[in-house]
Amino acid sequence: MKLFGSPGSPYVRKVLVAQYEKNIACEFILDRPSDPQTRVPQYNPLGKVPVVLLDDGQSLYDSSVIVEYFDGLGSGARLIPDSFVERIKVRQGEALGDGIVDATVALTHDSRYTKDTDPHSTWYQKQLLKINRGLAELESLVKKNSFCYYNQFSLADICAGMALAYLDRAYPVLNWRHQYPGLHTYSNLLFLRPSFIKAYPKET
Ligand SMILES: N[C@@H](CCC(=O)N[C@@H](CS)C(=O)NCC(=O)O)C(=O)O
Repeated sequence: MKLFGSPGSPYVRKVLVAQYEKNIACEFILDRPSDPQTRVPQYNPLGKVPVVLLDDGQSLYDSSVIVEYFDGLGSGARLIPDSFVERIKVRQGEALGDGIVDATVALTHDSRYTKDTDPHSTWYQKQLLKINRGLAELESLVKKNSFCYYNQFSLADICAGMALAYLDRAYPVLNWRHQYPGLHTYSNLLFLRPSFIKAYPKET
């Protein structure tokens, strides 16, 4: 099994954390979709990473599908609970983390191409609001608990951590630790997990 991706991609890191949590053996193949030689569209018609190539030639995308596959295949505690009610909550947490990342990508990456970089523009403020409302919601989830739901590590925490780590890297001026002290405490513990340490190596 092979995972194609670029190490800086938040979605690739989401899948890597799940891979390490579930003790899955999967070879990492460095492939940037922006590279003209990329093989990604052979395996994902959308041309996005992460994509997993299975030994029988089948491919899996996107990150949500890959994490569910790893969760079913690997060992260790479930990342997506079996119970319907709990699963829907955890999936909602996934959507929240992914949504914060999408707004951050729009602000910091896509805006370079659309040239909509004026922080006072309506568009820019709209993305910023999505990030801040998302962080406020996450803060309320972790106020009394170590994890987003049921005081148990799940896919929701992988996505929350992915969003916070991506903000640190792509949009550090937000200084979310100062604005959201509950998330600061939460992330201190989360980022100590071996899976996070491996998926988020110190950047030089
Ligand atoms: N919803 C997708 C998002 C993946 C995604 O946006 N990947 C970006 C890298 S972070 C990408 O491959 N972009 C290249 C492109 O869109 O052409 C997932 O969860 O896997």
